[in-house]
Amino acid sequence: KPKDIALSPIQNSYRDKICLNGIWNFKKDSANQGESQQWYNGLNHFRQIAVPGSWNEQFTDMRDYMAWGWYETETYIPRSWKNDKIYIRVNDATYAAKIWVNGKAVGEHEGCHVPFAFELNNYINWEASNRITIKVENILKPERVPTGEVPGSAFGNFPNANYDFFPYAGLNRSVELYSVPSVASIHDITVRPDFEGTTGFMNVEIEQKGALSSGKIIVEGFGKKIEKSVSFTEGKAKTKVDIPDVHLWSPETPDLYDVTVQLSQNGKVVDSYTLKTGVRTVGVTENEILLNGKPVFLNGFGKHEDFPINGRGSAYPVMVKDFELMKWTGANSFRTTHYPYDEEYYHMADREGIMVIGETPAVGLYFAGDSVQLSKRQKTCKQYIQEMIYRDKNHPSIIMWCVANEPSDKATLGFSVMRKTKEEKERMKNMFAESFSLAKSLDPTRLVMYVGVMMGPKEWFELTDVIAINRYYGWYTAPGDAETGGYVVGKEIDKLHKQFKKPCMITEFGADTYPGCHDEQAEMFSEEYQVEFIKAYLDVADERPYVTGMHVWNFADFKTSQAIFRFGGFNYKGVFTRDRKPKMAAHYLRERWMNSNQNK
Ligand code: BDP
Repeated sequence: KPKDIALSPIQNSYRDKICLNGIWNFKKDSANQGESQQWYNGLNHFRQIAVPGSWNEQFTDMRDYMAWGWYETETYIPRSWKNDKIYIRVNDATYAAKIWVNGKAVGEHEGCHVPFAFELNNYINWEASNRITIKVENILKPERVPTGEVPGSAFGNFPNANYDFFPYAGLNRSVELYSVPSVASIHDITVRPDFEGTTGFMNVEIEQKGALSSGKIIVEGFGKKIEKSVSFTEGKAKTKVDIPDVHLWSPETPDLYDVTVQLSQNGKVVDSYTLKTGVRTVGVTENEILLNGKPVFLNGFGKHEDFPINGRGSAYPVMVKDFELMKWTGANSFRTTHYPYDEEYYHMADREGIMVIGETPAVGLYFAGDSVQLSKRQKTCKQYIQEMIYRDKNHPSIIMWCVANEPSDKATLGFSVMRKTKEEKERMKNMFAESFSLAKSLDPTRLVMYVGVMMGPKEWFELTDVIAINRYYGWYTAPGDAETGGYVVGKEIDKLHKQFKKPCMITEFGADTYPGCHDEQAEMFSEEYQVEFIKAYLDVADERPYVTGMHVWNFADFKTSQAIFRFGGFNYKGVFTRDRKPKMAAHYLRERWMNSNQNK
């Protein structure tokens, strides 16, 4: 189980936090000599860096730098925290990080876009300032997830990632210190919602650090306050809260309840944690995805956390604008391609009524590499599933977990396919099945899916709740011929549905479009062609009752590694430009989605 990341830091009468965002000291360590030279005792000859933010965008000499970088800041710890347990939480260090406090090593973590936390009590100076040092590297490797430097990869990217989005490195999200009561503290809360008729249920599981025996749950909202006592055995408690006349969460009514958990000792509250969540159910039939028992259609996008100069760094004005623009187009959903996003995205989605497919960083998984690399990767994929579900499980906006984007049992994408034996193929399917059963066992309340690549193995769809495919007929194949593209995707999806009898989604389809490029007869890269392409695919969906969602690739143009098919270092499939100006396609989607019956 991942450590200490289930509940994000909050402030109330029992808990406090300090955000360490700002300008830090930074030093490049290309030769990886910082540890032997004890840089954790203080950096010298450093530069300044903004946290959060990717280092690749902030300096004139570090765009493609993926090796070691040292971050350093200082902070005092408030005296009021003296009796508390104190933690550091790093919300994203891409890719691997090691932390020192006052020159002493406190912990290490591998993996990007998921938080990690360590207890700091033994390392703190109370009367002086505290030096916090974080060493980060993002060296691309075949055994890492996402993968890079894959031998024989057809991508030919520089930097050589096995995916197209730029492998932005560094502290991309906030770094926080926080305090929790030391006698006992709430460690994890899992709320599993359900309803019957007009009564809602919350099945609540609580874990504490400590050995207190009693606590309370308070569910509050829409003029009601429901309180229930709970008792703990071995630090755990479980109960079911009934909510009469429940307000269900849905895109039309994103209604949220405050769920407060309290721990008490001799009748006195010791710790309290409040989260906002909603009551809704998710289900599936042969043809439909069901939200609260009713079919929903997902209109929306695949996205990226990507913006000029911020790189992959959290950029809240951009996030707010993106929600505005998604709603402006009439979208009701998005997939967190290709990694879990900053937690604020999910809070926004909960409040705005946007449905989310939460995806792990498992992208670029071609089954190249030796068996040691493959097992290491597999372990990481499972770690991500745990970390993501552990962090995000209480968001009603998340309706599905996506365990991987475009995995394939081939050695590389499309070209130079290495032949695999039957046994090898079986082994890959089994590895993949493990991810599904892990996600299902951690969260039986949501759907679990993966996203299938063109020419990828079909038999893996046996594992998924929803058939989701990324298709680019009319772009990478049949270039310039959107009509044929639509025809081919229609045929393929008919076959898939007939064979697996599951609802289908096209989770990516799109055409690179250079903003301002026009043609009276639609041609590739023109704004007209992007509209024609999107129209052809949306028509395919409209004609088929079992198609339950269409996510355009991409919401906005984004930075890529350099490659011959990434002009200027960008993927231009956005319907908005990178600075969020609409292309013709954005207007087209708005016209189409605003008028569509989303629950067709
Ligand atoms: C798909 C990937 C996505 C790419 C897209 C493209 O899932 O990340 O950006 O293709 O080529 O294979 O535009």
